[in-house]
Amino acid sequence: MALRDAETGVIAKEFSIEELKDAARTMRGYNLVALCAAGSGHAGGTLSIMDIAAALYLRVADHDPKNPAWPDRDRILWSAGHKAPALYVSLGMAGFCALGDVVTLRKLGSPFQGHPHWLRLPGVEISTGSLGQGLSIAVGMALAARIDGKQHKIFCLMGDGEQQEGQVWEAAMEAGHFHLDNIVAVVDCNRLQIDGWVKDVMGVEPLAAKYAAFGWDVLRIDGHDMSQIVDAFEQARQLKGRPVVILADTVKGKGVSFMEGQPGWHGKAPNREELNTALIELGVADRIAADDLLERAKSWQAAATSALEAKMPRFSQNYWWNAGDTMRVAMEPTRKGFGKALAEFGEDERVVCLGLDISGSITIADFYAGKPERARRWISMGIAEQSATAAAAGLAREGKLPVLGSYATFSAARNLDQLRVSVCYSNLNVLVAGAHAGVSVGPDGATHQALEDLFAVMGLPNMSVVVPCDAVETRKAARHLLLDHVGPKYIRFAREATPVVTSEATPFVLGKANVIRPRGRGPEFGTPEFIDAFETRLAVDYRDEQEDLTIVACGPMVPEAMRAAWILRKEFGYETRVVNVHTLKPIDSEAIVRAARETGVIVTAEEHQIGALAGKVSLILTSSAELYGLPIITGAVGVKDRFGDSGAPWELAKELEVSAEHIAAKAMELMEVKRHATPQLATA
Ligand SMILES: Cc1ncc(C[n+]2csc(CCOP(=O)(O)OP(=O)(O)O)c2C)c(N)n1
Repeated sequence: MALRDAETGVIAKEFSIEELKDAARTMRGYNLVALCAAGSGHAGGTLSIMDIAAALYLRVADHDPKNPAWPDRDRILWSAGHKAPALYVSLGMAGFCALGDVVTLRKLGSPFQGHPHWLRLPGVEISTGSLGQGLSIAVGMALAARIDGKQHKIFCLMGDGEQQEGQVWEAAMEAGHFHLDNIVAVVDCNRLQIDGWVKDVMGVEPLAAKYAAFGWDVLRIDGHDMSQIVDAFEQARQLKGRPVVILADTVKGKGVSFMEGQPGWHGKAPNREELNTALIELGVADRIAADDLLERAKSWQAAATSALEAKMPRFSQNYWWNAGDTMRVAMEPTRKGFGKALAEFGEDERVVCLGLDISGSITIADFYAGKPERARRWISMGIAEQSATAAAAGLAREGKLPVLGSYATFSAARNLDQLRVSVCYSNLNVLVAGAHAGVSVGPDGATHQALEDLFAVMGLPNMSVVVPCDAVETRKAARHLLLDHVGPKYIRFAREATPVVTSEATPFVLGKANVIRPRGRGPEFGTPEFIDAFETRLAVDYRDEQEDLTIVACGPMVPEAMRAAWILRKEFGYETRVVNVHTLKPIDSEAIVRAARETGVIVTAEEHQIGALAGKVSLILTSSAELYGLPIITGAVGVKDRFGDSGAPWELAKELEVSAEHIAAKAMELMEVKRHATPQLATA
């Protein structure tokens, strides 16, 4: 079995063990160049799997790079989707694509997405990124092969932390039950995950006994010994009647001294200097033209940037945040506000925080950082969002105040049924954090960009939903939800730094919107900060100023709405009422109805698929008796029924049309309608 020409059966190349070892070195080198060019990505786990990947793609798997869809090919599934760069360099080395092209990794429009997307790159079998799903896909493919009488194998690569996902064990049970001997699973046992050592985060061993109990044949090998790797795969091909799992003991960061066994290198890319050292250590500095490759990445980026800019709505000047001396604003990630609230208000003995192996970056770890007395109220659940959600329900039922969080798509979508039945139907006091929401996880790509989570949580009876606009509001909202609000509650916040547009003095009342208005002062008058040009009040205290239009926004779209209001005033002389509906459920209907009646034009702005906010606002507008017969003009800004892409967060705000410029353009469209509409509207 090997790389072959599918038509003639001629073997393209037979890799010896020595050649495989050498190829793995080259692949490690290209992998790190690509990560360096991307400025993000997963160094540790791509290096630990690389010897296995080299053996699999270059010698073990039966496939044809010139004919990636050959029906009889072996399938290789990367259930551990974050190891995508290792997949890409494997495809490059095998000839499915040009190895050098991999340096466009994680850049806007690149086929080398942050997590694999089979629709973008031939040779990728399936799209992954949400851990724990690959083995189930393998079961489906294995069953299809059986139905069709096909002989090919399905290889499935997983991490050891990934074994914490319950779905892995459902699939393991199915493969055992159906005697799927066409499945060969590999677990990259590097013993580390994000929050630390697997044994400390949530022990998974003894994996051999567990798989054996599910009816699998188990092989345990040194995952960096090329002979053992090749032997194990050959043996796996011969074994009949049961699925096979290869447990490969590996070292995270293998091959680069300062990355080996270091948890910090899980999701980190080397800088230029570190790359140089790494290439020298790997012995490939002379064979990889790193400078040229990095230049190539830059050219891709330049082309992507100009294509993107060409699509942007145009105004007479650049109004982007911190452009020039005007538009100055402080930036802080909203997630920091969440961490601060947990650190400050977590002393309440009822508060219990649950870790889902992403604790540092979503800031839930701030709950216990430097506070050993809270250690017993910190519970690491591993990568197991579904079970943890139901466990939180159990804690809440016993009087605790549980808090859990992950990427919003994993803490509000993957676990939706647990949220629905265990938490919401039982009306329990669980605080769920939807972190890294919207486009702000940028280069990770579509799998990690929660653009649908609000549909899920807003549809749940009893659930309260808050989407704060900046780090300061996030802290206030988290405090309120944690200690004062009783019942299921969801708080959604972003990863990247976003403008701070509220202060300690800004009102925050759950369920009550704020109105934000640009005042006479502003950047062009030398006001030090952009936000000094605005005034914020509780909507209920606000008196009509006969503005031309209203923008209703939540989350990081509030600063964008403020910027749009500024653009609309400066460029067109329009006055805008910005309504910050930080609480989407229960939403402040009164503020929205008043804004519609008083301005006649409503633009909604959400960093989400259009509809979570727009749908709610539309329903209010169409079902409020006060507005019957009034010609209200509405428009929606948000993501237009598409998945995201890899790219920098600010690029994605442009690409997915959720920037202030897009809000302003939509507002202008509506103002044109208003200008030509009935006299009643034109004077509204
Ligand atoms: C369902 C899901 N939850 C959380 C994540 C975020 N995440 C990405 S990698 C990772 C750790 C994976 O650990 P492991 O399987 O041991 O992989 P390795 O250490 O080899 O990189 C986590 C939690 C995810 N991608 N999918």
